[in-house]
Formats: sequence, C-alpha cells, structure tokens
Amino acid sequence: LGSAAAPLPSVSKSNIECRWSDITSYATKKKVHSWCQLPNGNWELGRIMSTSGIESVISLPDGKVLKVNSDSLIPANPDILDGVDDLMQLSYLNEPSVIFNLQYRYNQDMIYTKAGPVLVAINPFKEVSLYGNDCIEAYKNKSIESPHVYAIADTAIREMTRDEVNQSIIISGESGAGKTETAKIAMQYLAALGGGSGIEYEILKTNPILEAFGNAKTLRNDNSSRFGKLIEIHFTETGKISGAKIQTFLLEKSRVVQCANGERSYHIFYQLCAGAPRALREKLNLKDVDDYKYLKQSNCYSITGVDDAEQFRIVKEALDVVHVSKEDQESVFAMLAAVLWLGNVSFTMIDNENHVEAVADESLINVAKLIGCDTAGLNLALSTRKMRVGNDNIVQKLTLSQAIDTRDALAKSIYACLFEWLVEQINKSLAVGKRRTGRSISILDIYGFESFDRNSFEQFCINYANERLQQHFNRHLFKLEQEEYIQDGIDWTKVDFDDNQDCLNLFEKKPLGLLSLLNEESTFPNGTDFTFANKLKQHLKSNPCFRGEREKAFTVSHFAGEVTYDTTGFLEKNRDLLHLDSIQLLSSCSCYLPQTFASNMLNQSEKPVVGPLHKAGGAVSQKLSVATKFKGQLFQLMQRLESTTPHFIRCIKPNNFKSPGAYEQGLVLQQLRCCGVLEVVRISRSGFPTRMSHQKFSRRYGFLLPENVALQDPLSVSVAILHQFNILPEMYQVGYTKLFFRTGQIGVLEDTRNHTLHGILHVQSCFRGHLA
Ligand code: AOV
Ligand code: MG
Repeated sequence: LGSAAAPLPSVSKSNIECRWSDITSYATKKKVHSWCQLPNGNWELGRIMSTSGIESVISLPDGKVLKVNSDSLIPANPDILDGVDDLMQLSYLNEPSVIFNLQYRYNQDMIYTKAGPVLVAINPFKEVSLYGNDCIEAYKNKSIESPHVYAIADTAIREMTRDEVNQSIIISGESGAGKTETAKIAMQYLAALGGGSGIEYEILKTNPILEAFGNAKTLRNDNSSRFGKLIEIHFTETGKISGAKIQTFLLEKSRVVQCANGERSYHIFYQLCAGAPRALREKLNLKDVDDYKYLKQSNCYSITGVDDAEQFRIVKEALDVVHVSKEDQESVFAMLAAVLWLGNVSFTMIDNENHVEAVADESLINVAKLIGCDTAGLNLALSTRKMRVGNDNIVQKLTLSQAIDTRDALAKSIYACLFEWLVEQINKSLAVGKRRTGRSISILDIYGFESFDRNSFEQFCINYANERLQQHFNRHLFKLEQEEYIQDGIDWTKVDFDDNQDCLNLFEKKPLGLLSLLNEESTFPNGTDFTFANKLKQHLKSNPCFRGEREKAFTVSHFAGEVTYDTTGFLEKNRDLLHLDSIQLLSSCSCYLPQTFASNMLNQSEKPVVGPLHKAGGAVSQKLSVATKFKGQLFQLMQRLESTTPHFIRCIKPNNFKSPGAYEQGLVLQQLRCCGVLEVVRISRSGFPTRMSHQKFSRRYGFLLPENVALQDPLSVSVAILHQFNILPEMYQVGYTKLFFRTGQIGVLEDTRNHTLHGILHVQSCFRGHLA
C-alpha cells in the first residue's frame, strides 16, 4: 500500500468523523461496507442493501440480514486499506475501523502498527518470528519498513546522532501488555548496533538478574515487574555503547512477606530453592519451597512453562557477567535464605500480658547463622524494643502482633536492601568510562496500571506513576505539538484530548491531596487507616476524580479506569518503619552484606529519633515517607525525560487469559481509548508532524538548487526548495522559525537528496576508476 497520503479529514472532536447519514445515498448506490454494532457490542462489517428514511437494511458476512437505524452505522474503509501499517492512512478514522485494522494485522502476526508517531504493540502471547539477527540486520539496512520496536530504536539512534540530543523510549500499557518484553527487544537492537566493546553483553545480562529479583507472578502477569526501571544507555561519538546506568523505582517489598492466593513472591526465591547445587543447599540449610511460610501462603509454587532451576543457572551466569564475585553471590543467596527462614520464626507467650519471645528452633538458629549474629541477639531484636523514657533506658517487651510486624519489617528491609545493593553492583560494572560523551538513549519500563479486586498501597503508587507517565505522553503528543503550531503562527484548529491533570491534582495537591493527607496522617501517633479514610472523604468529597466508599475504601477515576483502594495497611506501608533495634542488629552482624545494609539505612535516614514516636513505641529510624520519596523520584524522572526526544510505545493486551490468538475488541478499544491513541492519530493526520528550522532545511537541501539561489537567506532558500520540488501548498506550512510538513513529505526530499548524493559519489568513483 506504500505511503500514499490518505485523504485529509476535517478535524472533529467526536470519535466518529463522518456519520453514515452523510453519505447514505452514495452508499446505497455502491453497496459499500459499513460497520454495524451487534447486540453483544462487537462490531461487524456489513453491506448496506437499502436505505429508507432512518432505517437501513444490512447484510452480514454470515448471511444474516439486519434492519438498523441508519445513524448507528459507521462508514468502513475500502478493502484496499485493510491492514495498513499506519492508522494515519485510514480514510475513515473511527473506532471500529481502528480495532479491525489492528485485528487484521494481529491475525497475521503483525503485532506492530504505527498510530502516527506512536508505535502500538499488541501482545502475541506466543513466539513470533519478528526478532533476531536477520531481522535486526534488515531494519539496520532499511530493507524492511514495517513498524517494529527495532524501527523505533533505529530512529532513536539516528536522531541521537543527527540532532545530538538524548533520546528516550517510553513504554506504557497495562499490566501484562508486554512492556518488559518490548524493552528487552529495544535493548537487543541497541546492543546489536552499538556493540563491539563487550559492554552490550553485560547490559543484556542485567535483564535476567533484575527480573529474578524484581519480578513475580501476579494474577495479571506471570512475569510482572514489581519495580520501575529506567536504563540509560550511553554512546560514544562513533555510536558505540560506552556504558549504562540503571535507576529503579519503588520495589514492592510487601510481596516478600505477604502475597495473594495464586500469586508468587519474587522469582529468585523459587529459583534458589529449585536450582541451588547440593553444596550450597547444605551451606544455607535450604529446604523445599513449601517448607517456607512466606512462599506457602499463596498456594502457588510454579509457573507453567518455566523451569526455576534452569533460571537459577541463567541468573548465576548473568551475575558472573556483571562481575558480581562468587563470594558476593554466595552472600546474596545467604540473605535470601535468611529472609525465607525469618518467615518461619515463630513466637511463644512468656507472660499473661501477651508478651512473646521467639522460639529457639531451627529457623531462628538458621537466620542467626546466615546473617552472622547470635541467636540471643536476634531473639531480643525480634521480641523487645529499647526505649528512652525521660532519662531512663527501658526495654519494652513486644506483643505477638508487634513481634510479627518487627520480624516481617526486618525481612522486607533485608530484601529491599539486597535489591538496591545488586543494582549498585550492576551499575558499577556498567559504569560509563572515561570515554563518556553524554549522548544516551533511555528506556523506561515501569509497572503497568493495575486494578484488582482488592487494591492496596502498592496499586495506589503504581497507578499514580502511570498517571504521571500518561501526562508526559499527553504533554508531548497533544499540548506541545499544538502549542508549537500556534507559537509559530500557522493555521490550526485545536484538537481536544482527555487531560488527566485533575487526577494528578487529586494526588499531588497540597495540603488537601491524597499524598499530603496520607503523609499527614502517617505522622500522627494516633492515625489509623480508618482515620485516614475518613479524612479523605471529608476533604475530597467534592473532587470529581474521587469517591468515598463504605468502610475504609475510596475510589479514584484514573485515566485508565476507576480503581477502588482499600486503605488497610496504607499508613504502615507509607511510614515503612524499621526499628533502630533491627538496624543495630544488622550492623552488629559479622557478615558483610547485613553490615552494608545497616550503614546504607542509617545514611539514608535523618538523625534517628528516640522516643515513643508512634503507637508501637520505641526508637525508629526517621526518614521520608514512602509516598514522598516516590513522588520525588517521579518528578526527577519526568524532568530527565523532558530533556530527551521521546519515542512512545503503547503495549496493548488483547485478552485477559494470556492466550495467543484471542482478540477481544472491547478490551482493546478500552485501552486505545484511555491512552488517547485515536486522538494522537487525528492530530498527526491533520497536523504537520515533521518540522525543521529554516536554517536546517536550507542547509540540508540547498545544494539541490542552482548556486545563485542557494546563497540567499534561509527562508528564501527554503521557499525556493519547496517550489523547485513541487511540494504542494497543502502539504506544508511556513512558520515564523520553522517549516511544518505533513507526513511523508520530507521523505520525497530525502530520496532526492540521497539520489543526488549517491550520484555524486558514483560519478566520483567512476572518475577515479577511469583514472586508474
Ligand atoms: P508488562 O511488563 O507490560 O507487564 P510483559 O512484558 O511481562 O508485560 O509481558 C507479559 C507476557 O506476555 C510475557 O511474559 C510474554 O509471555 C508475553 N509477551 C509480551 N510481549 C511479547 C512478544 N513480543 N512476543 C512474545 N510474547 C510476548 V507488568 O510488568 O505486569 O505491567 O508490572
Ligand atoms: Mg513488566
């Protein structure tokens, strides 16, 4: 179908640009296709047989004939446009046409489609033969042009070199839509093109490590990322990879001690239990997965099609590649085993005031051995709390629930510290050397939007992050785009889009936003999830994005749908306290990792505060609340992304069963709608997506003109070029500082330029050949 320019539609605010009634008479004459919606909500392509008044008779492919309201019919595109690789080429840009175009391609394993500047990727849930060296080579040589992650990565490399601007590839989509896989595919391409020094191999090997430690099976995705990740890959001036840096965001650490039925904790626990060689098993006193309470609680130990033991081997090999020494690896595994054994530590009542101490069984002994402390010290740290009352130091005994919380907090901290430590080791190994040039391509892969039956603090943070990311997307593809037209003084009719600023305000507004209220309640000694929920209802009830629910719940209208959050555990997770007793225990350990963790924790927190700070009492390490820290990280991230040229990839989940082939129209449509893909296409199509300053344009193409013309001012030269090459007036606009082009126009000029340059080179080489 080539790149034939589609007829230009009028800019319209509705999803449907042209109702059937506008063209009914034409339609009946030609018996053209039309979309009609079946009672089940699906769209079906029918042929209009006759129209009388407001009713039309439609024949469906299965032979059925339907009488419908003419106004409900939506025009379909001519067959010749079936499966176009850019939605911009559709003559009728309505929802059924878009869903069908994507489905048409999906059925043929063409999972990638352009939506103007955005790449849409539909999860195939099976292996498709679109990857590997031959494919990479084809995109590198430009012998394939169909949409692909490789093509996006290629553009990023080219624009980085050409414009000397850092680039970013921003991948979004719901949980399980394919973001992490897509990120890996992009990395593959960058590694192949920028490889040579060997560092690219290390970069690729960070994936199995981070997935083992930071991904887990959830109800939505067997390999769900439970952390956000930005990897910044640096290039030398000659386009070779010189190093990389990984930044991670808020790991879901509650999963270590608590996880829902049918889900799993982090992969690495199962991998270790399944794959540790005998010597390691004995050294760590490892048991089977179902011997550990932390792993047992969710009733799910394996993932279909995944061999945990084999994965363990892959992870170890990857750790070798990123230069984590065998000794350190063993320490890492010891920490994992310690976490597992911690979960088995139980408590026994020692008086009739509910006070407890830990049972001195194999679990307690193993934990002590693995982290390098004595069992008595460990027992004290888990069952008592040192406090200062006035001038006296007293030791308070803990109740059962306090002791369990203390134990779980310790397990979570050890795991989170381990994760951070690993990322640090990886970064040391990938460190950008002295050859640093400052040009980079960043790939962003965060956890996708989540909505479960029960949503907690983790979903609250994850969905907030997605809300921020959506705004970045909107800003670039809608706001900035249109502002640029207006600033440069070209004719433009504004296109509306769903702005999510209201929802972001609901989160971020001070002092009456979700985050502020959460933080405030978290600092009150008597604050509970219940008082928190009530405050939200009291202060936010008039906010259109907010709705109070029964008991302790509330609902937020996110860009991707409504989510009801249960506030149980919000305050505690936001405070994320680790008592000083636990930190002191870790720093007293003889093993190197616990010591490192303790000193990192003390460095991160402000001065430890002593005293009955919150209900549980005792000395705690005071630090920023989780929500505050996360918000800060997200702001920083957005700032960093703002200084790059973004390339957007939208992953779409075609069904909720992880099943290949199944394409649910409604589900796809909902995802396309909420992220504004259709509007993006509409803007791009009616807009002028390619732009170049007068200077740059005249420099790049001026040599194609006769010499006397090429010497004039940039604007005149630019206009002369446009005339010389017969670029039609409706295909461009001349702004105050830039030229704006419709899609495909610059391609024509580039071809001419390349041919001319090639011709010159060819002549030169012939000439040389002739001389020789
Ligand atoms: P996510 O990153 O978007 O979810 P993943 O990238 O983990 O989703 O994809 C989920 C699963 O879909 C993978 O484990 C694969 O089985 C399959 N899949 C995705 N993309 C492809 C592809 N291109 N080819 C083959 N299979 C694919 V989350 O991390 O949950 O938001 O937090
Ligand atoms: Mg992921």
